Amino acid sequence: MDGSEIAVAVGGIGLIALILWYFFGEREAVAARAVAGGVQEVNVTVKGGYAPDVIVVKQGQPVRLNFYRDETSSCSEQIVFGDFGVARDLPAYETTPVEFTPEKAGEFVFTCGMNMLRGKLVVQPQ
Ligand SMILES: [Cu+2]
Repeated sequence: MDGSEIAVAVGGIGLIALILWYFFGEREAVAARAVAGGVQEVNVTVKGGYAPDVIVVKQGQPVRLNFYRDETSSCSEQIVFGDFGVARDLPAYETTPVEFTPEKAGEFVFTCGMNMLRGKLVVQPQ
């Protein structure tokens, strides 16, 4: 192989990795599980992003998202659900429950206080 063939091979491997990452990312979607009282609960780890970063819930039922912030990076010190008028501080190495009821269906982005880290709340219609 000469230099250009190696470059093509490396580029191809990079592309495959990107595609795998994309589909792996899609599989990060997690559906809320219902707990007592009809609350839909999901545990989310905050560390340079949100895991899971796609959360699926049902419309019209209360949601409790337990954010565990596993870092001290100032970027993630706040969580904002702009569409729901919810903003909370997330103390490092603690779990902070965020509760609200999604009254409308659709896809809603949630972010850190600086709008850098992003996740998506998917509210399915009843
Ligand atoms: Cu940030």
